[in-house]
Amino acid sequence: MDILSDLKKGKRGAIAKAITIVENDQPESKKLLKKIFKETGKSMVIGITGPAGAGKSSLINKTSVALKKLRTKPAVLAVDPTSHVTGGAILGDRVRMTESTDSGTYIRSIASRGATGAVSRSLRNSIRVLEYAGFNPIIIESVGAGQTEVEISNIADITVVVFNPHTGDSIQTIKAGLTEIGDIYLVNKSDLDGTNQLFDAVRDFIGATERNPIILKTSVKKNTGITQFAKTLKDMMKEKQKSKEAKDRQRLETELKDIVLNNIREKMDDMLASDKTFSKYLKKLQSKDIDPFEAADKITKSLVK
Ligand SMILES: Nc1nc2c(ncn2[C@@H]2O[C@H](COP(=O)(O)OP(=O)(O)OP(=O)(O)O)[C@@H](O)[C@H]2O)c(=O)[nH]1
Ligand SMILES: [Mg+2]
Repeated sequence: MDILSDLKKGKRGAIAKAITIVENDQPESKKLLKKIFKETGKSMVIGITGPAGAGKSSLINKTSVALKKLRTKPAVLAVDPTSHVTGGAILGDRVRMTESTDSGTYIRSIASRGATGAVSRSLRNSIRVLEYAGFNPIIIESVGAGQTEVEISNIADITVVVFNPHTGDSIQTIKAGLTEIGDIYLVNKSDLDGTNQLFDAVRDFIGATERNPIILKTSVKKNTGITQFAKTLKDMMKEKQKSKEAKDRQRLETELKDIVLNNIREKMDDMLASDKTFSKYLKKLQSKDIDPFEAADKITKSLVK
């Protein structure tokens, strides 16, 4: 595969191609991962989450330029729940993140495709591609909606939660899930009214916990707080190196279980399609001679001894 040497050099075309391969779960994906796996697992993954419109993309744009100045090589994956419907958000992100692209940051939108497991899988492997291509840190943008933000904190070594005063976020409206996952909380759009109240509320309700997260004010518009945010991230990348190893071991366990269970499910699906016991009990069920639970128990017992 000559894509490998181009990947190693960090060539954009090769990265885009490789991520498309791992995203679509093609048989090629297995081959590719076999080749690159040994050289993955070293980059820090930074998850940036928060409500829609909080300014995540704008922040990432400026922050990756600042991180670059601090001699890191950031890449960005934006998990985008709407892109496969409208394509609009991708375009929006592209516009909002042009500065960082110009500075050499690799940016890619990833459709979330609805199924939570599928997002994790394609994220995990896209991260590996970027690691192989020499990027560190890898920044993941995801809208904090439903389960996604929890998932992000599982994948990320550092989780950043972005709030802003504009949407009227008060601590009462901030979901419980978000108060527990952040290593860093940003009150973005600090050029707007209500910033200080929100900052105080976040500090009082989240900052006082045992985890002791860092809380910062940023404004993309006024270009304030970004350098400090980037420095905080760089320091934290060093600091989290130890806990990353333990977290990685845990993640690999989860991933392995996930893949094995998937394999088994696929195999079983095939088996059921031609299984005599299954069709026998299905008939009985359809004629109401047995209830679904009993039928399922009998079939399961005949399959798994
Ligand atoms: N006043 C002000 N506006 C900002 C700031 N940061 C971002 N915005 C604006 O907020 C809007 C949303 O910004 P995005 O960066 O797209 O926010 P996002 O969180 O990535 O949005 P989604 O990806 O759709 O969830 C844009 O119009 C930005 O220009 C800021 O610091 N101050
Ligand atoms: Mg965005």
